[in-house]
Amino acid sequence: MSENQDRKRSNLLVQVEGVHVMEHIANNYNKVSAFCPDPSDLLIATYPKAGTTWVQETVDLLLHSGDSETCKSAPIPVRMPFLENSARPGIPSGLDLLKAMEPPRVIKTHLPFHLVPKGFWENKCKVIYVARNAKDNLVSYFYFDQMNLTHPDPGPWEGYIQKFMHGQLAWGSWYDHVKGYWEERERRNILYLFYEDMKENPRREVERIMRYLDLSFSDDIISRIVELTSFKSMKDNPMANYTFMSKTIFDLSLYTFMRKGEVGDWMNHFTPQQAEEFDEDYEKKMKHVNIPFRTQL
Ligand code: PPS
Repeated sequence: MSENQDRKRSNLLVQVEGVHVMEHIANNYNKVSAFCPDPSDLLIATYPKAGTTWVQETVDLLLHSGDSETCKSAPIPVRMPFLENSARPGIPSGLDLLKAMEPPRVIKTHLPFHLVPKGFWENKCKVIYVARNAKDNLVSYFYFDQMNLTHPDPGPWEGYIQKFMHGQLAWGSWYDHVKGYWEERERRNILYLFYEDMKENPRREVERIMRYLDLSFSDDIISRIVELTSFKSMKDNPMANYTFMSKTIFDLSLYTFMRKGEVGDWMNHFTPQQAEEFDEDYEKKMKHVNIPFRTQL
């Protein structure tokens, strides 16, 4: 299944407090951990491939009253720094970008709850978390790891499922990630969203985010934001679709960043036996929490 199984990538994952991350993230982590946000800053947190970019674009449009021109002023990682990322060709590190920006800032992270800099909680920052059902999240990550040349080679599909189940992908265990924020969502006033809800009723979810941000807009503006954040609009938006990334990072000749954007694509990938084993393991790992994930609509 993996077209680039033979390609050798030397990049390995290392652990920070038991969480697998890219080496450059681990090397940068002490500085990240000491980052002190402003109380007006907003954090968008996700496990990779859960719908981060979709929520980022939605938030940016909400903060700019649906003004698409302003939101097309720069690539999304420049508008909303990726907290723990170090400098990439053409994009400064998250911390350097943040230093140069005045609050209120919108900040992206894939860090699990316990690795988020404490300042976000001490300063009572707003946090939006987006979660996507495990099987679709895994499929999306599998394609992403093929085209993201800075990540370890994903290897064949079967082995990739095992890595996901054992938390051996960048940013660690999906299970711990979604549970970590879920368990803290009320105490920390985290807005916990689901990718599947956004697909089912994008307008309802845009309005939910709008209310969380203490904003209020006319029906027309909300409709415009829903339209501008549709899969098709974002796929065609060069400031949101990651075509701006250097070819040394994303090999878009393999797969595009805005790949499919669907719920239930896992059914095109898991064999019945793989799904059965995955579900059995899932039940064990998720039995103490009741997070209402949906694997199809
Ligand atoms: S990343 O690299 O972690 O920031 O990626 P992330 O943005 O979290 O996830 C990318 C997946 O989200 C899909 N996506 C969307 N789906 C529906 N509608 C919209 N507007 C949208 N924007 C992004 C994107 O296609 C990736 O999912 P897959 O399943 O791979 O297509």
